[in-house]
Amino acid sequence: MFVNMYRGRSLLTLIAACLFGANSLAQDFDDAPKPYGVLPSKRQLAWHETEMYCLIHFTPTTFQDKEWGYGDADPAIFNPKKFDAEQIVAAAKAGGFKGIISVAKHHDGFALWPTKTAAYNISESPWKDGRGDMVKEFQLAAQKLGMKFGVYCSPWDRNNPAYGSPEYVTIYRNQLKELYSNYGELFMSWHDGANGGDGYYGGKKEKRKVDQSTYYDWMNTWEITRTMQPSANIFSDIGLDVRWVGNEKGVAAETSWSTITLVGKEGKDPMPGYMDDSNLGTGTRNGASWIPTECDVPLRPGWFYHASQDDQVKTPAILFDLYCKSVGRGGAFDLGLSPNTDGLLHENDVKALKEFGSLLKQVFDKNLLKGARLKASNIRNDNNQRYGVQRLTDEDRYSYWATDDDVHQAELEIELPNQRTFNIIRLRENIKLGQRIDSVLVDEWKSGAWMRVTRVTSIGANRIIRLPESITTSKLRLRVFAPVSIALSDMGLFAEPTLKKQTLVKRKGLDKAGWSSETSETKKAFDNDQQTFVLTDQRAIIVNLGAKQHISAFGYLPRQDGKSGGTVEKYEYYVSDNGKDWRLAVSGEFSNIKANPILQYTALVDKVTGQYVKLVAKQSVSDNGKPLFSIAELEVYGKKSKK
Ligand code: FUL
Repeated sequence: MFVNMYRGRSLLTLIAACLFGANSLAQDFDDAPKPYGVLPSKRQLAWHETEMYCLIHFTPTTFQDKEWGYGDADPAIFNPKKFDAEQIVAAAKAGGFKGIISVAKHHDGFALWPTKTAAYNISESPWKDGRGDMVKEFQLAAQKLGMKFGVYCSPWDRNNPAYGSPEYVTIYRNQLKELYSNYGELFMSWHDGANGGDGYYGGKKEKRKVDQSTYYDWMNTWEITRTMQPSANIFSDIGLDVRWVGNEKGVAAETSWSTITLVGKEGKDPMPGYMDDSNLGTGTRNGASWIPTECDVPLRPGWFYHASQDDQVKTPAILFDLYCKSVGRGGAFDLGLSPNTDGLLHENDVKALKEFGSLLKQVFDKNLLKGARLKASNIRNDNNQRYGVQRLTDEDRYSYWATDDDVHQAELEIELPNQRTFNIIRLRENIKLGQRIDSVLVDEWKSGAWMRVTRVTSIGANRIIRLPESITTSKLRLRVFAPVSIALSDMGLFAEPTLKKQTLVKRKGLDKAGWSSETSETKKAFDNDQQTFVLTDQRAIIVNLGAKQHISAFGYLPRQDGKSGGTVEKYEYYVSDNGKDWRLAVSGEFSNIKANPILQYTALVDKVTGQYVKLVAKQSVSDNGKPLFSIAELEVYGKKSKK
């Protein structure tokens, strides 16, 4: 696959491509359809079958109540007295997840294993008297519970004094080597694209920028992965095996191809954090490489535990929706779990996972296609039953119904034994033969005629068609279109139960009815409409709250239109009684806001009082010298002053 991706590129990349080349998959039988386009490797097939896993964030950052540690936390704060890897992994398993990835080192640089490469690691903490190894505990728990295991080692390291120099890249590679040597067979090696910026860097407290296109020399770094952990799927913005979906909402695009032609920047090869990310969600039809999407999203709003988000745990219904929009769109569902400072998952998280797992079982354990008569307009090689329609309902994910080489459109008629009610149709292609199908039309038999139910594209490894309303019918028809013969391997009909309505409690900010500002444009920051937003060349916005308020917290909701220009990354909140004399209330960083643009809740240690609020953007996304600021909603929390 890699060879295709870099066709026409430099010799060096070609050499790298050969080193990383996928195993070619032999066709099953001589008369089987020829594979179409680029194909998944064996390791990618195993990943497709895994479908869902969890990513566990737990470092001193948890104890600081932050999303990105600065790299300056004292290891002494890391002492989760009740830490229980099994409690966490078991909760993931109850949710139907098949593996876990341990964040062995996040951006704060604190290694959860006793690495020899850097002093800032778990041996410096009081946990288990400095003799613990948390990565090991996660690995053993996973092994015990029959779950796959992977690691995430952040390339950006806000603690390491050498960060930014070539020496650090060697350190990073040695960290990977340790992780690849001592924790069994890994199913994933996870590498994120957040790179460079402010940090502690051994006490230097400065901004270090790296050239993301060259600094990590990824192709040679990943050669270590290939050599030491050949089964590990490499995840990053660009793969090599699994690509980021381009958001942290856990959803792929409605049409999402497992193939993609990656595009670099400024004529350079694409690299994590350095590429055109506009097609990550959709992929590219007939793209140059097989690099399917991983849809990552935390169970709570943030990746790390915050007590203030205990009531913001995603409900089973939300998780089910995300499953349909990730796994159901040919990708994987990677759900973030965040142990609390005790080292345990909060009971709300455990409950949500358990209920979600039961819901998945309830829906997918009962295929309503059972007992149906299937009739195809064409079956390959004179009705050779090797390719017959019975293959669609057997347990084998890769046995398939196929058409003749010159039959690129075919019809499948399904006669159910009686009227059946369902809202989910699941289709799968035999992806060992590539992503072949362009689209499928679904019709139901209603009042003596075929009526269109829906049309879908990008079938691939797994396509869940979730209808807005259930349908009740005894006959269904699929019309399948492809540029080559069809190789459909699986079909299922499922019914979702009606769930009790559960909505997430929204923290209530102050009523904005009496708020005002000097320019009408700024009003969009407090119009209670999350879709409208202010985009300005000013560095700050000022809002008059209409009356004096006791303020306990602020909320900043960044623009929600999928773009991030002007999103505030470093902030200062001020208050004032008269709109002229300002007092600083709080300042800091909205960590990870570009990838995960959720409401940023900033609680104040000491309450403040004032009638005017000013939010200043000290740094914002795409800060190219030009002050730029955007905001969808400002929230102020607290009580109205009695005086
Ligand atoms: C991102 C990081 O910046 C976040 O903190 C988190 O770890 C997420 C899974 O990946 O790139």
